[in-house]
Amino acid sequence: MKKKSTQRSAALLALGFFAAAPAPAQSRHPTMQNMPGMSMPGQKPAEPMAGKPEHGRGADAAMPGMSMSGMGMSSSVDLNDPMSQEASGTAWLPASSPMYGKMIMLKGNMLMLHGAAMPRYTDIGSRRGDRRFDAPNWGMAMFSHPLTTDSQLGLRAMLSLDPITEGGYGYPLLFQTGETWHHRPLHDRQHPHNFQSELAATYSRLLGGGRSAYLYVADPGEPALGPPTYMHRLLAYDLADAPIGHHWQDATHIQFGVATLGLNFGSRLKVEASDFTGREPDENRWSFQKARFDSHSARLSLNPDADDALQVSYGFIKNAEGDGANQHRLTASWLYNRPLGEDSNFTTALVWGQNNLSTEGKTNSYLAEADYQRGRDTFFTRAENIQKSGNELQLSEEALRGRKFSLGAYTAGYVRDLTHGTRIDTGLGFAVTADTHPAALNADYGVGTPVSFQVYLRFRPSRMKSTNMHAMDMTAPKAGGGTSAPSAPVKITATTTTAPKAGDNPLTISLADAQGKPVTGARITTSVAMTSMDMGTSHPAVTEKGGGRYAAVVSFGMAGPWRVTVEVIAPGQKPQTQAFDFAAR
Ligand SMILES: [Cu+2]
Repeated sequence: MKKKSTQRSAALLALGFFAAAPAPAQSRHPTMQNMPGMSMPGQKPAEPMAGKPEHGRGADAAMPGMSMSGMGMSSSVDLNDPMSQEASGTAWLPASSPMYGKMIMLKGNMLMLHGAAMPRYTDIGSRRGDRRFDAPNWGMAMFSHPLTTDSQLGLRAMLSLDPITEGGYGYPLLFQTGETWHHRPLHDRQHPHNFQSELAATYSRLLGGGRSAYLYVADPGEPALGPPTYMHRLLAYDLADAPIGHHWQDATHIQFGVATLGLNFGSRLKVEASDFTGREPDENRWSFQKARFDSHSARLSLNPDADDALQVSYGFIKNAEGDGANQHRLTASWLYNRPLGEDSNFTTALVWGQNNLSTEGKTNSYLAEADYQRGRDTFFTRAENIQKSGNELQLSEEALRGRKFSLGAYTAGYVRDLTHGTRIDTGLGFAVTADTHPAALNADYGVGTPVSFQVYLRFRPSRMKSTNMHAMDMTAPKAGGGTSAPSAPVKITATTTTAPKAGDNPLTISLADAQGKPVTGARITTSVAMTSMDMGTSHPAVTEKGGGRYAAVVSFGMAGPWRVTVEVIAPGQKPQTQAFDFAAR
């Protein structure tokens, strides 16, 4: 059939797009390295990492005082936050969350790429079900540009080819509701997400005392309402399905016109308020809609330590579905993440969301999900309970439209990575879902408990790794100068300016023999690499200046810890290698 082949080629297209996107040519050193016990100022000059011990605890037990994933790398939303805390909109993940992505440095600016694509076969076992091949997918780019030492501009784009791979009707998902197709409310389908799911800009500024403030503007984007949206929680890398409580908890992530103001207290506590357009996206998944700024929300977020992220939020959403009904939404959530070593992680989320509609009153939704990854194996589960009205479900019996029903969705699954840690994690996954409903819905959903399943491939960028560095000369690194190994036949010294900066810095290498006399005519090669993460390695040329002095220009791509390795072949001597560490600000 024509339709099927269109879907298939679209899925392939999506795969190609997302497989290609996160793989730039920077993978010569595929590991990030951490430095135990070293205090390392990152992009936050006002607040060295060592001042935030909590953020390191969960990240790596061998590394107190430092966040592995966030070390020196700031969230594009708020330069006060570690990047690992960043999710969708301005929501917080636990700081210890692993990051799957690829980072590119562009002259002190940072570009981070994320994405996932899950081509699959999904089969919903109910008379209101369906079966099909599809490929939910998304890609995200986060860019941050330091403006001054205490302010930053962040840009973010989230794109999805769902409008192609899912079509306007979306994918089958029992009990799912929200948004329309052919101007009729969808039921038992998950609507496709928009091609442009988030286009946002953020200005953030450190205020001193660990505080910061930011302004987030987006079209479309996500107001401060709800937990991080499901596709930005870890489970989304293993399960493509949206929660059936999506429109009770975290569906306001593609609002056409959002402005959020936030005040952040040490990346532990923040208060936010948003003004946004309440109307959900219409059926044209490629277009921009009119910004109305007719709705508002407020959120209080608390990350008491690296492993926990809690929030409570309230929103008034005007005419969300375009039917004139306004709603009040209350949500609370607790996300927990626990790194279990180098290549293992456990994470959970508990979410409550309540809608209070002008037409039908209050309904509640509850979600619990967990994801346990160890090496190539990932086990996951999601359990949901939700009240939906007969009207929401578009039940065929008119008499049932005004009633509310308690529905359940229970999913368990497993993903085995066929490729793992090699740029792209290709997983083969399987998930089973059981959906429970009261007997009153038998006419529409059949007798008993429908069971659904899906088999899929999952493509995502590999996790940004960390390994503990067994470095000898890390004990007394100083900004502006390195130390030399005393036993070396030629004494090597390498210095930059007293305060090396992100960007180009002059490097002076001095060579002296055992008697302290300058060594001339040496051949010197250099390599420059960041020690906290993979930023590639450069080899700046060295020119001799006379008097035992040699000069080079080293480029530190961003603030943080850098290592310059100098190899010297002095006339008549064996090659000598020595490393010098610098903290760029
Ligand atoms: Cu959504």
